[in-house]
Amino acid sequence: MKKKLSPDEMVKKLLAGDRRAAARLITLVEDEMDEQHEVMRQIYPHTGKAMILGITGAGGAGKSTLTDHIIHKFREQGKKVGVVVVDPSSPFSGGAFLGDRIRLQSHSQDDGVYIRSLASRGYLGGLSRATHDVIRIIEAMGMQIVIVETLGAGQDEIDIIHIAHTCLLVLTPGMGDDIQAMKAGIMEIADIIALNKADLDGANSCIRHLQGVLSVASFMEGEWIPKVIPTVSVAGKPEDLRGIDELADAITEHQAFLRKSRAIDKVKYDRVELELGLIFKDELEKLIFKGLKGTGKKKEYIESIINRKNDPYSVVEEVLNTYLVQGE
Ligand SMILES: Nc1nc2c(ncn2[C@@H]2O[C@H](COP(=O)(O)OP(=O)(O)OP(=O)(O)O)[C@@H](O)[C@H]2O)c(=O)[nH]1
Ligand SMILES: [Mg+2]
Repeated sequence: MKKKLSPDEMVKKLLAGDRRAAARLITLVEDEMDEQHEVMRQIYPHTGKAMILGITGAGGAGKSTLTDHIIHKFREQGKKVGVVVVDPSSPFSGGAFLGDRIRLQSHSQDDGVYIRSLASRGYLGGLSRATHDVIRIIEAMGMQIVIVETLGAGQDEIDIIHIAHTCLLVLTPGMGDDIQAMKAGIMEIADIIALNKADLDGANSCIRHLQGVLSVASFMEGEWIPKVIPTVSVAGKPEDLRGIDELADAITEHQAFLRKSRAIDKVKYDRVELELGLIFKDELEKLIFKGLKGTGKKKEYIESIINRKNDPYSVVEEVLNTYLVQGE
């Protein structure tokens, strides 16, 4: 039988760059095992230096294909790259997991690249929270860049994007209406916009549209203005690829901007605030349900809501007032 490593041993191996230890620790986070908190406590001091690049966009926009190119660029610079593909099992992505594997497998022999998917199953603690921890595990194994690929479809995904230092939004031609709907959002989410599949019809008008949206947006002095870069990330001949170098340069430029303007401080602050909120929410929920269960009140409350003797808001208020010490 395989010997079960203690959390301490796993962390030690992880810090030495051991890929199997990383895989096991990520599984431990995914399964929300009891050891998770202790492991993350030990890992925490070894994190915080990696650059986190979020890549988001609709299903099939070309996120993974671009990720593949970006990995190559960073590897040319000698940087080690980790990738977390979040939610590949989503019904939106149409079985992209296999596709991602194929697209990213050119790196499978490269020790400087570590790729892991996070399936969205029923995390009690939520996907965002798991993603924070998984990024840290990948950082702690020595990766200098961590790319997080997520589907940009709803609020949750946008949350995940707050995890990143630099956020790349991947759009495609023919998304005019979506862009209209996202007008405000785009500016909030994207540091860089790749208009991918620029080989398809409608690319030019889409670029003009995006530039129009940006030109009427108001930016404060010294603020980063999102860059729009047309890209072709799949082509029959390598010389038909477009925008890959520009994209890599824009990422580097945004990183330099964050450091120079000290905007990175705010990004880091927001990130910790978000994560604390997530942890408070989960842990409080667990605490409250556990406490109520002990008193037998949980069932009582739930049944009173079902029978319309009570409503969820009143119950939450009552529980908070009864069981939580009021702040002065
Ligand atoms: N014509 C054209 N097709 C592209 C381009 N980039 C990617 N594709 C194709 O678009 C499809 C989706 O690409 P992916 O990289 O898997 O897209 P994704 O955003 O990661 O997709 P999900 O993970 O499913 O959300 C693939 O069939 C690619 O070959 C491009 O620049 N031009
Ligand atoms: Mg993908």
